[in-house]
Amino acid sequence: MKIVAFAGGVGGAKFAHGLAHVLPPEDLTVIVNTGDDFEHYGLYICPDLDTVCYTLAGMANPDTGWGRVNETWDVIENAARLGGPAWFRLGDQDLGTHLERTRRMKEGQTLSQITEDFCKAWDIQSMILPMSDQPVRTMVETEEGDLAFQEYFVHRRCEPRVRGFRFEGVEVAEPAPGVKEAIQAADAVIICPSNPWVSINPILHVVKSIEKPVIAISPIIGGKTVKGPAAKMYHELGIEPSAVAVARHYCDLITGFVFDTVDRQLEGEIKSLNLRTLVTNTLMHSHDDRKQLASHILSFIGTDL
Ligand code: FO1
Repeated sequence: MKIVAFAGGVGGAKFAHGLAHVLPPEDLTVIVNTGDDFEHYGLYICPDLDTVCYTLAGMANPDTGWGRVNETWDVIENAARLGGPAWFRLGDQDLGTHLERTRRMKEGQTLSQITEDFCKAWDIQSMILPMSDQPVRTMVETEEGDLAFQEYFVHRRCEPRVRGFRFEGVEVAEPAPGVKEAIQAADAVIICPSNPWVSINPILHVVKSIEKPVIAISPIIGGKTVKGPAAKMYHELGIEPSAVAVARHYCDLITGFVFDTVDRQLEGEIKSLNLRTLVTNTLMHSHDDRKQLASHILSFIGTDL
């Protein structure tokens, strides 16, 4: 079964890793949000793309989910001692990725070409594509003014109350080469358990139309998120955070919805949105959890194709 997965950072990467374990590599394409990308210390940084690549390559830091395993921090600590900003922690190994990406971008290579080369170097078998080669920048509209995504997320620790979001550049951004083709060839598209507002919405804005069955996985479990501010964002936007809220968020686009067993009591309400449902364990503590969730979802999709 050919699958396209839409992913943001840590949660999306874990689920994509599960899919990579249960699908032949040629059957999986992961399309990754680049709305979180930014320039820092003059370097071009793609947090979600790197998180997905490091995770699929088995090089991700298991404690944070982002950055590299067995990382050291000499460069950023030395820069900080000289007065440089240290709020965004760039590890020594990770810096190699940003240096080489930036060098290639300055030469005129595209983000998708660079990602393809990096995936080869890291021996990643499945296809990982940035959503676009053109810059899209997520701006968080808050009660304290508009903040660039990493400024809001990392520097301000998601504290300012959210009023809305804007994806600068999205009107002119084209899907990266291979994105439309992968969707056209897919049997189904899976929306990973990533933040609907800031990880998945940018991808949906770029991709625009999907003429395939789409299945989404709720990143909200028991009214909370495992990681990140999705539940806080729903709350501040005046929506009670729940699996139902996520199902409503996507309901014009999806045919199936996957959510956690702790929310089993919400199944009737979700079914009434005209969605097929799969209630299962969606928490991914271990590698086995990732694989198991991926294979449950593939069986769920298979029953409807
Ligand atoms: N997240 C943090 O909370 N603090 C950091 O210092 C940080 C550094 C960082 C460096 C490289 C990278 O690829 C990701 C990094 N992240 C950090 C994670 C990242 O900014 C967010 O998780 C995503 O943008 C949201 O998906």
